[in-house]
Amino acid sequence: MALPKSVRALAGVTMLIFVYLVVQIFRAPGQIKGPDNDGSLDDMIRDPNLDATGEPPEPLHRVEANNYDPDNPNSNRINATLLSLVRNEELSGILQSMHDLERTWNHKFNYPWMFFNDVPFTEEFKKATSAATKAKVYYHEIPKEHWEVPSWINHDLFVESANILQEQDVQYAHMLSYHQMCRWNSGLFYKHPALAEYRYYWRVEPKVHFFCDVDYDVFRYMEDHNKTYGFTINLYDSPQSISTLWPETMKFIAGHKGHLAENNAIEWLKDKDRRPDHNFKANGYSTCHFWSNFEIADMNFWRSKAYEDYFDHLDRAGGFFYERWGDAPVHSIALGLFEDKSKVHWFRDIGYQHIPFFNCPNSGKCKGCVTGRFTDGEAWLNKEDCRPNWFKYVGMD
Ligand SMILES: Nc1nc2c(ncn2[C@@H]2O[C@H](COP(=O)(O)OP(=O)(O)OP(=O)(O)O)[C@@H](O)[C@H]2O)c(=O)[nH]1
Ligand SMILES: [Mg+2]
Repeated sequence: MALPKSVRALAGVTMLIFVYLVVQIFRAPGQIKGPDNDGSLDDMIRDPNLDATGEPPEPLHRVEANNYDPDNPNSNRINATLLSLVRNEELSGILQSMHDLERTWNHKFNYPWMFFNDVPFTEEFKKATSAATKAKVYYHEIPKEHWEVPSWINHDLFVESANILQEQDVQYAHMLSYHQMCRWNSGLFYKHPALAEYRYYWRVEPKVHFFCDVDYDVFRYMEDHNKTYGFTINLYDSPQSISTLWPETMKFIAGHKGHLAENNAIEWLKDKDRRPDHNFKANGYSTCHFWSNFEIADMNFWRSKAYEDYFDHLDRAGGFFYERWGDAPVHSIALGLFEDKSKVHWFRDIGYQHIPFFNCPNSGKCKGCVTGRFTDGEAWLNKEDCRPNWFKYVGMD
């Protein structure tokens, strides 16, 4: 029996939609998108996360017999620690992050966890976090003089400035503790006496995810390969939150030219090809930065004269409070200016997410993220990806 014409037409359309959807689902998920000068998106380069990703080059230190056992006094661990600034109220979020990092990496290497807080940790927090690892766990309060708002900051001016930032849609403008946190993460955490004997740290925030098994000691990788800083995600910042950070940096440089590294990444910092509007609003800074909720780094760099001088200059200028300078752009600018760019490493093999962005490589060692997907938020968030800039000026090492 022949079907009526309208039913056949409907079946045809349904078939076409079905084929279209199948094609969409099986299409490669990620292209690094970049905005044109007019802000529209175009395909720039293929996302390297789509290419098969293995481990970085040897030498790599691995677990053999009991060399990384938690209680081994002669273990192969170096003076490095996992480090987390966290509030008591974020217990469930930090447990989630701990479970992921322990499962993928630290249950093998047993590096200690160090928790920092501006108020004492509760017994509940200590008990639950200690139970989440077999490694050593330490809890530290931040000295008042490291957390308090510095004496030269004027409270009325802070409130007035926060009003202006808020009008420009800067998040957390009025939240004083957020400004304190950014300042501490920029220039004070590594001065905590508990860290005096430590050189490397891996910063971990609540509610982040780790997706890939990592089978080598990442801290020894940093040491053996002469790396200062490791990142996973590179983003554009909100220019309104840092309008005078670059001009202030230029003032600093004018008086401290000797601090500039010979093989620096200033071109990456100054790029204005990809997002000219950002460069314009940030007065000469691309706003590209390593997303510092993930950092594996060498504190000797923060402890260097160049960085100390730079942080003191910025701190005196007041932008941690009168604007919302974040530790991410501050760290990134310092690295881009004062460090040899070959010493910054993209940990492409460490699958990571802090809402709403991912680093998800193409590797059988990863579970739970979509290869090459940069965000699971709105599509426009793809243009916040600044990795193409880093790859352009520096490379993928
Ligand atoms: N102890 C303590 N930790 C804080 C405070 N403010 C922020 N933190 C921690 O500092 C880190 C960054 O703060 P977040 O609130 O996550 O800031 P963010 O990542 O910019 O913002 P989200 O996108 O909301 O995650 C997290 O590890 C927080 O737990 C504070 O006042 N006290
Ligand atoms: Mg966070």
